[in-house]
This record gives sequence, C-alpha cells and structure tokens, in this order.
Amino acid sequence: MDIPNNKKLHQRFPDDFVWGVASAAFQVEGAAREGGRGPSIWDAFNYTPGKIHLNQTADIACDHYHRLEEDVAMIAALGVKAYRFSISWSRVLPQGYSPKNAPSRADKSKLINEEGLAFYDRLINLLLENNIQPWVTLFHWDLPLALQMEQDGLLSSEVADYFADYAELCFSRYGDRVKHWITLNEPWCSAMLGHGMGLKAPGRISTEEPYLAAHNLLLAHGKMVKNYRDNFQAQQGGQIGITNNCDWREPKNPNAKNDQAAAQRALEFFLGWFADPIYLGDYPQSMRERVKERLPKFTDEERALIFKSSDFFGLNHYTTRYAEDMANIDKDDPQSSHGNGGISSDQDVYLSQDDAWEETDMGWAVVPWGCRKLLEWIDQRYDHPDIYITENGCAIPEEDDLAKAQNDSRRVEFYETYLDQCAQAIENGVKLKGYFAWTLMDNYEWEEGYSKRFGLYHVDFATGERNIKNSGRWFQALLSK
Ligand code: PNW
Repeated sequence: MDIPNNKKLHQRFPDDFVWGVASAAFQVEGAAREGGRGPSIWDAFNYTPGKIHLNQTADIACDHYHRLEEDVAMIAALGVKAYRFSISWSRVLPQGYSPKNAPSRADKSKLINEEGLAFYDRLINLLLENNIQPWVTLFHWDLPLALQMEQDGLLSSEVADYFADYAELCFSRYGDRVKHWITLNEPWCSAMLGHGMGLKAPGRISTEEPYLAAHNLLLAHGKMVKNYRDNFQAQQGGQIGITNNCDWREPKNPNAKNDQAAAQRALEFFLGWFADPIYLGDYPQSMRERVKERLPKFTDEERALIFKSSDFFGLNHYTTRYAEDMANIDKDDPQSSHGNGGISSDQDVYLSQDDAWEETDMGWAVVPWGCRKLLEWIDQRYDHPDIYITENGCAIPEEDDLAKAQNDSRRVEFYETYLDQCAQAIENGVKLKGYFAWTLMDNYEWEEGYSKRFGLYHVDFATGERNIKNSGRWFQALLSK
C-alpha cells in the first residue's frame, strides 16, 4: 500500500494535540432491545415506513454492544489517544426519567438500568487501560421515546430538567474517569432536520418548532453545565462543552456586498444560532430581525445560565457552499429550491456548489480551505476559544465492496487536505486543540441507513466483520511519527 509521506503534516501539530476518532451510540451499538434498554425517538423513526433508506433499522447496527473488546482494540491500533462516543440515554434510563424527576405513572422499580450503566463502565475502563481518553457525548439525538410521547420532547419547556437529571447520573457514575464531556451533538440537526425538515427523528415539519426546540436544547445544555460546574467539576477536574455543526459559506461573488452579507447571515443562522447565546449572550441580530416572534427570548436568568457555558468550542464540519443573496435569484429557477441549510424564507440565502468541486457520497463538496476559513471565523467572532474538531470525514461510494473500501485513496486525500488546512489555521493563530475523525467504522448513517460509509474500518453488516481501510493505515502512519 502506498502511504503518502505524512511526517511533515504531523509535525505541524503541537505535541499535546488531541487526536481521536468518533462514533455515536445509536449508529454503532445495536442491541436495541437487550440489556434493559428502552426505545428512543430514533427507534420509532426507524419503524416509521418510508423514513429510512430501505427501511433499514439500527437494531443490530455494528453490534458494538457485543463486540466491545474488539472495537476498543481497533481504536487502540489506530494510535489515537482519544475516543468520542455517546451514551444512549434510554439504555441507562429506559423511561427517560431518573428517580429525581419521575412522574407518578412511571414504573419506579425500573427507572435506573444498572445493566446499561455497566456497559459504559466497561467501555470507559477498557479505553483507559489502553491509554485512550474517553470523550463522552451525553446526547447524540436519541431522546428517550417516553419523553417524546409523554412530554412533547424538545418542544417542552421542562425537557431541560430531564436532560440535567440524566446528565447528573452520568457525572456521578463516570465522572471519576471521564474528563471530557460534550452535552449535545449538533443541536442544529435536532432542531432543523428533526423539527423543520422532517428528515431526522421525530420527523416533524414546521417553520416554528425548530426555534423552540433549539431554545430548549440551549437551556438543557446550560442546566447540564451548571450542574457539572456546581457539583462535580471542582472535585472531578474535567471539562464540559457543546458540539455544534457548521458548513462554511463562501460569498458567490466575493466582491459583491450583498453576497458577503448573505454568507455572513447564513453562518449566523447555522452556527451563530447556538454559539452566539453561549459566547455573546444572545441570538444573532440577523435572526432576531428575520425570525421575529418565532424566535424565543431569553429571560435574564436563562441568559446568565447559557452565557459562557462551554469550556471549549466543539465543531463538526463537513462541507462548504457558495452563498448568494436570494434577491439575485430568479425565483422561478427550479434550482432556487435547492435548500439553504435552514428555512429558506427566513434567511433569503441561495446556496450552490462549484462544478469543479468534487462531491462525496453524501453530495457534500470537498473544499478543504472552507474548513480553515470557518476555523478563522470562529476564532474571530468568539474571541479565540479553544476549538476541537469533534467530527470531520467523508463517505465514499461503492464501499460495500471490501476491496474497493480498503483502497480508499480519496478518503486519504480528504484527510490529508483537510488536516493541511487545520495546520494552516493553527499557524495563523487559531487555537485548534484537537481533531476527531468521523468515524471509527462504517455504521448506521441515520436516514441513509447503511448506504453511506464513513469508516476508517470497513464493516460487513451481514457478518459483523471489520477490516481496516487504507485511510485507517494512513492515520496509524501519521500518529506513529
Ligand atoms: C453528523 N447537515 O450529522 C452527525 O453528528 C453524525 O452522527 C453523522 O453520522 C455525520 O455527521 C455524517 O452525516 C450531520 O445537513 C448531518 O449539515 C447533517 C448535517 C451535518 C451533520
């Protein structure tokens, strides 16, 4: 195998740079109805006909629940020193409620599922024995189904308290060993794709719900962080933050003022929506002006809860698009319905891709410099926070075929070119402190089922067999320098 010379690339990152791989519970664990696990909104979405590619379910997925030792050995073999995974809330609290907050109708004898808690104990211990730091995401979209059905899920003003009590259980059980907590993964996706576009669970389509769901998620994040800081952080000595996702938006005509404004507005509607309240104290002015009464207002107490509530800036980044002011666009042009990473009529931004940009199997353009520009935008806007890229990676077509998957030079090139831009960002003064590849192994790609493969390891979903791809070997070589 031809491994490019990546020694120089590695040397451009500081010695204490955190190198990791990432996954999420629902995408890898399987064992959906084993070990006392309760259902989540994603189980229900799986079983709603027509929502998922070929109606595939995550009942088995990578069967990670039964292959823990093997999978940790695979992580260790890559040479990474950090593994980001998520806890399935309904595996540890099958009804969503903890003893602290359960309503009288809940079955009190079965609120805490010790078997589920023990699974993550084993995972954390195995990682530490292998010198790998656990980076734990508390919520990667899989809300317990009971909270959706009985409490209206993310639309309930009380949901934040359920998040906080679930998180407290995790801090108290695992915080002696877990020093890196991520409260929420990509609340933009839960709010916009789950409550705006209907693409992800719970599959709702609305122009109002996304803003309410996002508001409640920010409150949930704030309450989880407050509890950690008040009751655990001093003693346990860990860090806690949030991971947001954002694409880069490049003005289509870089010299046109209205395209520059459109790109800025698109970034504010994507990332500013969540990061501004945390770093600047309120939603972006552009959102306030355009979303008007559909955008909730923070009370003084809520504002204080959320302001400065992240110890680091977690970022998931995948792609770049051009942004143009919608006024430039002929509205009859069928292309103008192309979508704009949110509710079009709220933003008035038209998005497009360059014909010259290569696309991944997700249709996401490969634009490495967009990653650097986004890192620099964050650095400027939020006053130089410590940034961790908690996901970056790509799906490559035709990788069902093992031989093709193993020969994934396009993925190697993706990582090489994106990491080159990350190094440039560091050289330009950005405080980028870590990078997690998405993902450890091919897994359940949400509504795409098993049709999109992002892994450094190939998984045969019929047998469960795992095999390393060239990109995995490339990481091994990079990290062994
Ligand atoms: C992320 N978008 O999802 C998730 O955190 C992962 O679980 C997922 O497997 C991975 O990226 C690849 O899809 C995203 O539309 C889904 O901008 C959608 C978007 C971004 C990220």
